[in-house]
Amino acid sequence: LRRQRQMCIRDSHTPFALATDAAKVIADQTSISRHDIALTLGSGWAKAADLIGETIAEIPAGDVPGFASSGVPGHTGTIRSIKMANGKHALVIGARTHFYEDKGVRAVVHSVRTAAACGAKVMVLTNGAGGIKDHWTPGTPVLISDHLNLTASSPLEGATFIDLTDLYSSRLRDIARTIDPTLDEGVYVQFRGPHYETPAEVQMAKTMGGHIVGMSTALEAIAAREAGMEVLGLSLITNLAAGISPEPLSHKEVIEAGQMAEPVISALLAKIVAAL
Ligand code: 8IG
Repeated sequence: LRRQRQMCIRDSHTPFALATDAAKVIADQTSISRHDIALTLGSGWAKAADLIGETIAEIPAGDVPGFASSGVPGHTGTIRSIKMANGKHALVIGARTHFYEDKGVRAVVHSVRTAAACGAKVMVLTNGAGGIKDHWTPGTPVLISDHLNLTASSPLEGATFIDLTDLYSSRLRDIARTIDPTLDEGVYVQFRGPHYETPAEVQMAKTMGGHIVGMSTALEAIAAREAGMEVLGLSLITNLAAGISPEPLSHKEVIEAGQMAEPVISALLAKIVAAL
């Protein structure tokens, strides 16, 4: 049975086999056989890649099996191998497939599975998001402490029962707070998007215990945990969620808030990553 299961896992039709193929290409093209830590840089966080360490190699995402180059402004489309000052190797994934692109949940979590296949033990997931706590002004970075998955989907296939207690590792959050003790935290709510929420939906999320609204991360975090990685989640609050502020949301303003905050939060992330 064990043998059968192994064969099944290695079958070329499974998402894990595709991730293994992707990891081989990354190992080949970077000449780094094992990466220690992986980061997905969402909107507002891209500049961190330049601050984490020395870039060894940069691969267009489209050259790696299972990845497609992203069309969303504010999302770059490369995979970078970075050597950090402490000797660790970081894999920076600048290409994210969103659930709302309708490419299927396998495509959404392929980057995380590839990171695991590259050897990463820690997965850092970052995003730009809306804030429900009204003291979070645009440009505030916050730690993700837990999530509400409102996508009605899961990256897990079949009867795969994975414990999600402490999904957003309290150990890693503690390390992040040693770098910035003022870092606040909250529960991330993943909506399908791509529309932003109605004010009523934001109130629903708030009533359910949510503090941050976004369109990524939760499904990726589940896949990371399935793959045995420890997860650190960080949101850049680029806007107050709909109805929390009287102002309507605009994608342009969201991007601008991200650009304003980028140098500060990127430096913060680089320091956190060095301490993980
Ligand atoms: I940036 O207010 C960003 N992404 N769902 N809601 C959702 N996603 C977002 C938001 C927001 N802001």
